[in-house]
Amino acid sequence: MPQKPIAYDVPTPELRAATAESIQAEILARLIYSIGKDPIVARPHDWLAATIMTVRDHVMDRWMESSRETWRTSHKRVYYLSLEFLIGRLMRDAMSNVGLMEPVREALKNLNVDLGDLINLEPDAALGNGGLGRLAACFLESMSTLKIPAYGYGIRYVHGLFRQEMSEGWQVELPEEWLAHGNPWEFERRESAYEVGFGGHVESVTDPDGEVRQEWRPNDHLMAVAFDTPIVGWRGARVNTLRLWSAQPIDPILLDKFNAGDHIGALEESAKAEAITRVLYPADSTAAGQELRLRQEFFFSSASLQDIVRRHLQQYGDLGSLADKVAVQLNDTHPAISIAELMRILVDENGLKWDEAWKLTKGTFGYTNHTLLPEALESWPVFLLERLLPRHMQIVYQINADVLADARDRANFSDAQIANVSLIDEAGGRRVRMGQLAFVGSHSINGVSALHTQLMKQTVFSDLHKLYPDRINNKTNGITPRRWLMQCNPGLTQLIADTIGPAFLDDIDRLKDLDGFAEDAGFQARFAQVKLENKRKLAQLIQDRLGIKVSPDAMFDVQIKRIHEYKRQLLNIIHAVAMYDEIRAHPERDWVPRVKIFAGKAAPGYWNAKLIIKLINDVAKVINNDPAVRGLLKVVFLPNYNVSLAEVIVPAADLSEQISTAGMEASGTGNMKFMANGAITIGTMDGANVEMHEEVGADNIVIFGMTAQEVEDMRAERTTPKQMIDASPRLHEVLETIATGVFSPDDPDRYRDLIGGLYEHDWFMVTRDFDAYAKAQNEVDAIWRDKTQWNAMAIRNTARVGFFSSDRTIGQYAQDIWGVTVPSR
Ligand code: T68
Repeated sequence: MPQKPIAYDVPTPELRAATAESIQAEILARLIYSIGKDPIVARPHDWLAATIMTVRDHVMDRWMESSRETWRTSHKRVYYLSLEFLIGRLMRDAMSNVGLMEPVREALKNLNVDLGDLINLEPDAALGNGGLGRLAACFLESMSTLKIPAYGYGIRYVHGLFRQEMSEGWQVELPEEWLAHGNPWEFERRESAYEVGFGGHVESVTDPDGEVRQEWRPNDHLMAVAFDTPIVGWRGARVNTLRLWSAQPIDPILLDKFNAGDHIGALEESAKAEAITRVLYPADSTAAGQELRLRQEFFFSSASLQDIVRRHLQQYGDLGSLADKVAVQLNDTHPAISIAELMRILVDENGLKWDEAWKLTKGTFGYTNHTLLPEALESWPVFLLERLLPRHMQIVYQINADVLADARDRANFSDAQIANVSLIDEAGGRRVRMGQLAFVGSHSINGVSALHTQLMKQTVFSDLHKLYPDRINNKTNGITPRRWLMQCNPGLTQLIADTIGPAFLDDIDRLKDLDGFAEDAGFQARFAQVKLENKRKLAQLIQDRLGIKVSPDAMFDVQIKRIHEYKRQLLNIIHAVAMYDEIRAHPERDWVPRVKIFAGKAAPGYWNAKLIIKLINDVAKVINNDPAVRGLLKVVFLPNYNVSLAEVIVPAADLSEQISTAGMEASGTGNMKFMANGAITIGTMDGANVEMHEEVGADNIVIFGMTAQEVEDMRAERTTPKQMIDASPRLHEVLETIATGVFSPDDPDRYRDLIGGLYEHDWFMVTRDFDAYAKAQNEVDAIWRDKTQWNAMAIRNTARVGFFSSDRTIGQYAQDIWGVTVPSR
């Protein structure tokens, strides 16, 4: 029966009024009564916790009202299932979105505490690897801003993405401890706990009415316990919930064992359960492959679906309306097992007929693909699924039978095409392809940029696309302008508001009004001044962390992102070496001073990526200490890249490096953050760069290199790049310098294989794009010399970034995929 909880008809609460005095009293009360600390002895972490709790108190009313309203209006709910949420720090975001920054700053000042210090003390929640996880975080904020009733579902990892330290230029991974001081943002919901099973067997059960049902009898059980975090939209429009699951044992201790003297064995269950949510897998571009990963995927999928179905039944009483009232978005294939789990819940547990359940399932799910890299496409050995999830394996087979029947019915479908659409990969050990499962179980499959979506249709899903041609659609990524402009760049935000008025804060497309100021000398000067201030702050950070002095007057040339061969940090550092050689050869020329700034983590098992980090550091050491370059060129690698560091670097960048091999970066979102903050992009025609080029105009971006088509053709030719390298004396020389150990005298062979790979196959087209890249960099120098032109271009980047707001992206998901009306703002 639908049981409606208590009276909804309370008026929408206003955001609680706040003055510096009232906030000061609230912080003190929290410190004393919630933290239990005397202000006289309170430590910085105590002040931080008290401040977070105070801010949190100001969103509680809205949080509760938001969910009451969804019940009251029977609005459809959106569930965003993601194994990663790279949310970063939350306090500044929440304060800024509910307008509490200034009263809190003032209140803390009166208490002799610096708000900036507290902001920097908050741990950076890194429950994600990179773009995919950060996108999920931007989407949550936009869904709240657009007043869409939404939940994020994920895992509460005890250890987020590893902390990166440098040891003689090599990456070293250390455990990350974001929960070490507790987490005042989260609410543990012991009442929202679900049992999740693994293993066991399936039994056929005959009901009293003669119906035969399958029943899964797992032999391993554990509990999923919910932890909720409020996600505040702009101006507190709405507060949604991020619900993260923690795994706990059903029996915390096996007393029988304990009493028999087996004190360690008594805790075995507990350790086994907790292992599931202990660490985030740190690989961002290879499928994880291990059993623990599959357990993580099923654990959070099952808990989330049980929660979703429970909530739906509580409100509507029957499952027939599921697809009308529930939209579930799968963030890549990591939660794809949800499709089989929902089928199991509908058919086995709720007695729905297969066909109806399948219709509801397809109506409910949408799937977002984030990569075409073959090594990142998930598949699980059939034997593993059979052992861990025997019922789900049966369901997968049954789904597959229908898909194969569709494929066979289709005229002109060859055997090869039928094999392509099959959920089971029969080649080289039978495996379940999660992409195929996600595709067939969803009504919408989307790519994350126009180019990526088009390539998806032509490559991974070409045959599924032929079979189900109306499912693939594009939703170009976006970023939230609150965090990535207003909060991280208050100077620029103020300047824009002073120039065109504050309307852009609520409607980002109004930034277009800045276009008219692009050539205005006065505005250009103020715009450049803001950039300079941001660069001074970054220069200070570089000095503090690395002891390297960089001039804020030099061009800050920035590449920050995961380290991967396709992202081509190698191309960038090779160019740095080429510049170095030229400066030394022609010291008399009028060089544009540059600081090349890198940051990013490498997957712990990805040798070449780690070697590239070492190379950057080796090159940095030589260049930064060579008096011959007179500071005209500096190379900086900032360790432990994370959201908070990006928030300092992005506003200080002049040049944004988006130089992936065309066809390989699904979208990129860093590119959009730099654009918003008035950096000029040097980039390939890849991912969302293509659309940036369109939006900002060819004159305001520097594009170079091969197109995706050219890359494909070149790869098909299978020629070796050696001839080409030999024909480019400059490149040849640089590669030789690196390969022969000029930057690694302690180990001259260190880079021999890395560079050797470029001569042999150069899969990522580093050498083939080098000349074009170097030429484009010369163009960048020329623009830099003409400050008026540079500033005009930079301003136009900010002015034209509106399309890349995640509000636009989410609006499109809502309308095209979720069938959700976006309430007026
Ligand atoms: C990124 N993918 C894309 N993957 O590379 C990027 N993968 O172009 C795009 O902008 C972004 O997604 C958002 O759409 C990832 O970040 C992962 O992090 C990942 C994690 C685990 C396994 C595989």
